[in-house]
Formats: sequence, C-alpha cells, structure tokens
Amino acid sequence: MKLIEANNIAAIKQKFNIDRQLQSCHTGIVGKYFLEGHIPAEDIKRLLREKPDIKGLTVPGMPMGSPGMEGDYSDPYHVLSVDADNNVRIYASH
Ligand SMILES: [Cu+2]
Repeated sequence: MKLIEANNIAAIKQKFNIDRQLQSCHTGIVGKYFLEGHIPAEDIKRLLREKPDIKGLTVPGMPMGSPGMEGDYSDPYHVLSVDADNNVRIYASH
C-alpha cells in the first residue's frame, strides 16, 4: 500500500471531496480508492478483490477496537463506502 505524506492529506481529502463528517485521522490511497481512517485489512482486501464502483472507504472518527485502536474495550463500528455522488452505504460492520 502506498502511504501519503501528512502534508498532502488535506489535498487528498479535497480531491476526493470527502465530507467533513466522514473524515478521520489518516487518509491513504490504494489503486483508485481513498481509504479514510482505521479500516480493517479484510475490508481492504475485499475492496481490491471486488473493485466496486465507489470512490473509497471510510471509518469516521477513531472507534475503539478498530485496527491500531485496540484497547480494553471495543466499540461496534461501520466501514462506509462513498460513491461518486457521495452516497454513503454501510460496507462492513465490526
Ligand atoms: Cu486514528
């Protein structure tokens, strides 16, 4: 996976027109997709396997229990897909 320099993150969020409420702390790009926030590897693998017609995936905020956010407890959270018209759908639930 190609990781994006921190000073480019705002530009990437702009480029993909990611809604403020869908944003998180990390933005990455894999292929033609943006990846926003703490997205489990299994969902990224599925994305690359199925290649859906979306702009990218996001986990808004920083839910406990998501990758890199392991702790004493886990919050349930959704991975959301965002399409070209900024329609948001649940891609996966954890
Ligand atoms: Cu984070």
